[in-house]
Amino acid sequence: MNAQLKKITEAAVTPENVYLNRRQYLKAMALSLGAASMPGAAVQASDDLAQEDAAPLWMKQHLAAPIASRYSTKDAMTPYEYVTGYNNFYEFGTDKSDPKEYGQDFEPHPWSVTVSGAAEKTGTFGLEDVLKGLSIEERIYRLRCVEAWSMVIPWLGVPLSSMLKRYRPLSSAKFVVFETVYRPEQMPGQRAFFNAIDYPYIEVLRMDEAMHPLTLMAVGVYGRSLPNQNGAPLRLVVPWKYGFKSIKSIQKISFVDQRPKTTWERANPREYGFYANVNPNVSHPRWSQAQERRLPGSLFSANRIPTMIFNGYAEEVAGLYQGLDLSVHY
Ligand SMILES: Nc1nc2c(c(=O)[nH]1)N[C@H]1C(S)=C(S)[C@@H](COP(=O)(O)O)O[C@H]1N2
Ligand SMILES: [Mo]
Repeated sequence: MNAQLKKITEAAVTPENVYLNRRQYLKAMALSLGAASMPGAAVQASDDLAQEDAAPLWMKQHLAAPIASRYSTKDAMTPYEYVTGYNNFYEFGTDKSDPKEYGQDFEPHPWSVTVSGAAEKTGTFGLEDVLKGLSIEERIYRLRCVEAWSMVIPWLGVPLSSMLKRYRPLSSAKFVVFETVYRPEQMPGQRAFFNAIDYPYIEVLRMDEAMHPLTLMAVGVYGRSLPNQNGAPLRLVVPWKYGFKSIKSIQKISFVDQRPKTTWERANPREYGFYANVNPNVSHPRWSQAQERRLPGSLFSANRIPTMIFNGYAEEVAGLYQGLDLSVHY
């Protein structure tokens, strides 16, 4: 990261700046060219960002003037081409480049979300309706994958709590279940004969985790709507947990009193726990979690940095887990 880009990035997250607009992103991208390890890809990224946002007009209007969040990190942002070109979205394939390559035929609009279970207001709601009246915030968060790489991503979204409250969950609701769309005709990974995981992809949060102010329902990234590979048109972002909790392309939300097993727990409970809180002291059975590769690295350095407990959000979230043995409840 060169000094000039760092200055821009830091200046951009001060509250005086209402939001990082597209022009600023483009400028940051142009400046990062010198520092990027893949200059060709970075040029491509500027082109991608310069493309017209494919989202419907109502969504572009809704995303147009996000509010800067006090929860944003000052860490340098990961360039757009990594955020949108190095992805985990198994529905489109298991290689990091697959989601961008094979996600382009997916149609995220029109979209609806079905809300069910222990809430006063349940049913199927159009996305515009789901988001109506909710202010969009920009939140620059660290994202730490369980595979020990990480990025810094400028999301656009709404606090999940503000969305969920509209459905008036009952006091019997102890957990929230999220489900990714099942659409094998548009998602080649769902059609594969042998799969690492079962579909539809399912994730679950405890009610207090779901209602925590850091938990975001994202609808955009880098000032525009989410590309398909990042979970269009809406996906969860839980910044203190490993990335697999941040479920993409959510079509169903359900309030329940007992939690079902998550997709990764079903696939391999020893390796992927329900909590999945980022923790440098609890190793994955096959690798240490003490360090991570902050993307982008370069030809000369993998850019390894120490992993922080709760991904650096301990001050906000440690209280949720008081008295819980984190090595048992990983
Ligand atoms: N439906 C679904 N959601 C998913 C995944 C997936 O394979 N399917 N992968 C998860 C993992 S492992 C990570 S690290 C993040 C990656 O998000 P990103 O590609 O936007 O960086 O998405 C998560 N959400
Ligand atoms: Mo991940």
